[in-house]
Order: sequence, then structure tokens, then C-alpha cells
Amino acid sequence: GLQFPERLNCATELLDQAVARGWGDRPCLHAPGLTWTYAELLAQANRIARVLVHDMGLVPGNRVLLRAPNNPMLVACWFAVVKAGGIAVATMPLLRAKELVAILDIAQISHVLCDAALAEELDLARAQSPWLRAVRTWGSAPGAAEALEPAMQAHPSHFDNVDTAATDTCLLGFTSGTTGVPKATMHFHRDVMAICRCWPEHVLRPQAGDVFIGSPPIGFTFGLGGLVLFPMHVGASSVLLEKASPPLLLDAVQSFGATVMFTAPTTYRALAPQGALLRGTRLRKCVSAGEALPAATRALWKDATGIEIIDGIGATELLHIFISHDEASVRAGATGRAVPGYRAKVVDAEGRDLPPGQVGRLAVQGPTGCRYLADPRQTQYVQNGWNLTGDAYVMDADGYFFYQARTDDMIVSAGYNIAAPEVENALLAHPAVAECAVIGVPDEERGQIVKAFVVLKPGESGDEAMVLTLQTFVKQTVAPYKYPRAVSFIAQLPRTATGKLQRFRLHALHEGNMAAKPG
Ligand code: 3UK
Repeated sequence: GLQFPERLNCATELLDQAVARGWGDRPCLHAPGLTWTYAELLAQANRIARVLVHDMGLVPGNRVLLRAPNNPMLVACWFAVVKAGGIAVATMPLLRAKELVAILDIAQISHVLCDAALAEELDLARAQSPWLRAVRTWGSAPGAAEALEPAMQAHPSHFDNVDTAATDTCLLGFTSGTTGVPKATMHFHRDVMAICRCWPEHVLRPQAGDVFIGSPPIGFTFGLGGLVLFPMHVGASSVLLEKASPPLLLDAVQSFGATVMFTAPTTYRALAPQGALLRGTRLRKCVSAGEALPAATRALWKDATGIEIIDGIGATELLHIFISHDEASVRAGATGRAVPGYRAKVVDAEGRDLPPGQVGRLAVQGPTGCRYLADPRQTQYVQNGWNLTGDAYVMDADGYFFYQARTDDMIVSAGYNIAAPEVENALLAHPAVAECAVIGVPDEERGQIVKAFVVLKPGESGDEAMVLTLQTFVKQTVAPYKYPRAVSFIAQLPRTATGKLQRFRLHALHEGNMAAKPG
């Protein structure tokens, strides 16, 4: 089992100890035109920690909002906060003032460290916060008020980390908002070390020479783990990209010689046509999380690059991945098995265990788990000591878990249970389809019907003939009653900043269209 001492600061373990172990001269973080060694990152983090404590009045337990695209300074700020015993609240770069106001309020943020490139929305938000005491910005014009760098230069580059308890909170993760209302999850120093030990040691098995890369923001715990914590835990390095659209990511994998990539299924689909360019590069491991990985996407990527994707389901509430598989134990259509350290099962509506083969709610238990910050939804997520992730899964006799849908995305049509992703996967296999999303919409006769929103590949036309083609195609690959009775073509799907489909927006779109129709 995982044992941690009573006093533990995860910044000490991951950063100070890395240098103490003799990794100081190893590369730690890369960005275009820049590499920081472990020793350089430590020195930067120490100076920032001194600014936080001596200039900004931070005391242990204060919450510090971090706002930046993925870059080395963001990582230095994250460690500075944790070193000083504060609570890091890394946020999604795309958030606007309105969303920032909600976070400043929910998390009772007292301090902010912000990249000047993203200061505008913060300036709109900060006036509305009663808790905020001090802000520093980096990368601003020389002489700017609240500039971080001159303050850093006024301090020495050593700092004695605050002696925190293993069960002190060190970070707040905000959930990605597929349903709109954000929740903050609390995680301890111990939890950070636990996720470094579980999935990476048993599934990813990275080495010191690995170069990590990927698209998820550090404000999303998928990115924090994959691009910061996991590489540093083994003395490897990580490439941080401020913009990581599929073509930029592809270029960066090539130019930085990346070996381990983290991204979401949509990116693998978008990159697959150029995937052959990755043959002969150093890339050897590709991780997918955030959304279910369709079997067709796995096959597409394998054909293009020769690489078997490592799928894994994680959640902000559990901090990182808890069901996954390595390249050698892929089972078609399955997310994988419980990561060593975690237990997973499928339960019915009353929380009773279901046998293999039956669809139910996924329940997970392990070294990390959900602690919402002052939110009544805590008792929905954690019941009888098990975390209910809101996903419908089925387990086979060997303990492999097969994703069905979000519990809310099970469609009941004329008495049939239909999982939206199953229809989506069937549609995705058609060569004209680039992306698609399926919802259940109200229907007088059948209760609900399956409606598909389809993004076509360039050059395809969304006419009546295409609707028929797609409907016929689905009927040929899955049970005919699952075919989409309504098909609507759209230019792009609504997604969260983490790349997750927002089905609630499609429901709103459908209702809007219905209301607009005369009669
Ligand atoms: C869904 C998946 C099927 C699932 C996350 C890795 O996604 C992360 O956290 P979020 O809080 O969302 C959690 C929900 O997303 N999901 C994620 N991965 C998969 N569904 N297959 C997958 N591989 O509905 C889950 O409940 O945004 C992912 C690491 C850290 C994370 N926070």
C-alpha cells in the first residue's frame, strides 16, 4: 500500500528533492527557445515563494489563483504557492471575467499570479472580489505596477518550504463544467504523491530520458499530472506549449523530440491524417483521456503511427486516472482495469453491486477521492465511501471496464436503452463524418428519439441524401432501433475548454430550433 509520513510537502518531494538527488542539471521544462533545468526551476520557485510570503503577505492555507497558458513560469508559480503552504488554484486560460469572478468567490482567492498576456479578463474580474489582497503579473512591460520579476530579483533564491501536513490541502481543481455549474475539489499533498505512484508506475512507466508533451492545460488536473507532476517524479522533462492546436502539437512533437504525448480523442482524430509524419520520430507513448476513446479512433491512430493509444479515465474529483491499461493489455472497446491502488465496480441505482455484464453506475475507491469545497453535491458524488463518477459502465468477467455513457446521456426511446456514445461511434466510422454528438430529444410517441449533430469532413454536403446515408449506415452497424431519427449538420460541436462535449448546449440548440419553428 501507499504510506506517507504525517508531515509532507509535495513541492519538497517533487522539486527540492529532485535537486537534492542530483538532478539539478537535468532539463526539466522546455518551451519554444527555452529550457529550464531542475535547479533553475527551483531557484525561480523559491524567489516567487519569497515574493508571496514577504511582499504579498501570504500565510499557509491562503488560496492563490494562477492564470497563464502552459509555460514554465506557471509551473514555477505553482510550486512557489505549494512551497509556501498555500493552495494553488490553476485555472483554464480561456476563462472570461464572469467565470473568474465565480472562481475568486467560490475559492475565496486572496492572491493572484497572472501572465500579463491574460491580465485583461482578470482586471475586469478582480474589482468584484471581496477576498482579493494582492496580485502580481509576469511578462508585463518594464516598470509596470505589480510586476513580478523585479520583486523576484530583490530576493535570494533559497526558501525553506513550509512544513505542511500530508493531509493539508495543496490544490483546488475546478471541474470542467459539462453541465455548467463549477465545483471546486480539494486535494492534499498526499494525494499529489499518490497519483505519481499509481498510474505512472503501473501503466505509463516513464523513464528519466522521456520528453513529455501534450495539449491539456495545467489548470486541468489531466494536464497538471501529465505535463508537470509525472515527468518530474521520474526526473524526465516536459514541453509546455502555450497553444497546442493539433497542427502545432504535431510540429512540436517533431521539433522537441517528444516521447510521451497526452491529449484527448478529438486531437487523435484530427492528427491521424498526418500521423505518418510521426513514424521515425522519438514518440513512443500516446495517452488519451477526458472523453471515451472510440475503437475507431484507436484503430485510426494505430494504422497511421503504429502506436497503440493508452486510454485512461480520470476525473477532477479523483485528481487523475483510475481505470486504464498499458499498450500490451488493450481490450477492444474497454477503458481498461482498475489502476493498482484503486478499486472499481459497477452498482445499481441503490448502490448494490452488479455482476459482470450488467450496465450500471461506476463506483471507485482509492488513495484519492472527492472532497468538494462547501458544496452540497458532495453526498451525490460520494456514497458509502465510493466515488460515483456519473458514468455508466459495464465490467466483464476479467475486470475490464467498458464505457457506455454519462449516466445522464442514456437515452430511453420506446422502451429501449440507448447509450449516446454507441451511436456516435457508429457514425464516426462513416468516412464523411469528422465529429458527431448524439442526444435524446423529447418525442410524443417514443418518449425520446435519438438526434445526431454531425460535423462533416470538408467537401461533404449535409443534404437529405446524406441524412439517409448516415441513417442506413448506423442501422447496418448497430441494432437498427438505435439509428438517429433526427440528423442535424453543424459547423462545430460545443466543447469545454478541456475539450469535452457539452451535450447540454446541444439540448438548448434543439429546443431553440423547436421554439423557432412556426406552429
Ligand atoms: C469522462 C472519460 C471515458 C468521464 C480527467 C484524466 O477528464 C478528466 O476530468 P474531468 O473532471 O471529467 C471526468 C469525466 O470525464 N472521462 C474522462 N476520461 C475518460 N470517459 N473514457 C475516458 N478515458 O465522464 C469522467 O467522469 O474533466 C481525465 C485525468 C484527470 C482528469 N481530471
